[in-house]
Amino acid sequence: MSEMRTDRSSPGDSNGNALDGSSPRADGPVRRPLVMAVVNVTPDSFSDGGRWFDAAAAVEHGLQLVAQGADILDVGGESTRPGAQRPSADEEARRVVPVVRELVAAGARVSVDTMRASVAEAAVAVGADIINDVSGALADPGMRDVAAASDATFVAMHWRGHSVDMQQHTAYDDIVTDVCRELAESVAALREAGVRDERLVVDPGFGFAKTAEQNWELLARMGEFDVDGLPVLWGTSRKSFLGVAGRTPQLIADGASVPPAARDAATAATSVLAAQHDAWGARVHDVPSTLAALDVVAAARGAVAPRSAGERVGGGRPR
Ligand code: PMM
Repeated sequence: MSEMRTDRSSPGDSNGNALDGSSPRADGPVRRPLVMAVVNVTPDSFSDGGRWFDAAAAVEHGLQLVAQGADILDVGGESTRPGAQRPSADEEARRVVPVVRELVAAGARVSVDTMRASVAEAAVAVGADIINDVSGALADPGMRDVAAASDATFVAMHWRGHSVDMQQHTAYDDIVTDVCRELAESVAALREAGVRDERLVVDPGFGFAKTAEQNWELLARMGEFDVDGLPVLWGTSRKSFLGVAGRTPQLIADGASVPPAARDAATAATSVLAAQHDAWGARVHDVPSTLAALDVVAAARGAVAPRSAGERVGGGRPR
């Protein structure tokens, strides 16, 4: 059994700290979660489907996200929206690897969003230093060995099956307990294969094999979410359950949801929660809104940095 980690905000690896988010305060930096920005090189992603399918457009989009303040670019070539069909491994590599190579060459920190060992290996070979596997290494038996053989940070997400039928696997006794237990099993298998804790990040998998009600409950109870104290990535961005937040009177009258591209304010609200729970990172489509949300939490924390005993801001009554 490996030791419990106490610092949940950093994976503690040689990569994780150079680009970590921080904001100034009187007696040192207040850490904020990393902003992992989504670069989907897919024709069919649910929230930005097809917009960056061309490699050159994806690279340009990635560089724009870095200019906006993204700490990490998460490059993926397989859509995981509910019901999605999988591309072949060759097709996925063809989409992803050139984009990873170019973004790394341009100086970006790049994560590869893949469930396939061959794609992860090829992406790491051209400079990706995070493997983000939404299956937690359950989908491809070769993934754990690729993870162990590389120096990459490994994000293990909670997963119960491929997108084509994942919404048929939403039976839980208790959403938080079950997600943590199942993720702990994935983590145990990764450790067994030789992946060290310093390289592990866990993710509860918002929207994956979960109903809207379960996603809201998970969000509400993230204070209980814990897998051996490992750092946590939040991936709520533009997900369907957020479609009830910020509806206009017309949408309410129509019984309709806020469309995905208009869910960034709701996403930023979840990023505030992520920061309050000392998340390692937030995976988002829109960088400025989440960066502002994370900075607000960090700046507010910085403003109440510990003072000497008895000292009060402005004197008078405690407030
Ligand atoms: N969600 C999606 C894809 N990859 N990776 C992690 N670690 N966590 C997530 O929640 C997650 C992910 C699906 O969203 P997209 O189609 O907008 O990329």
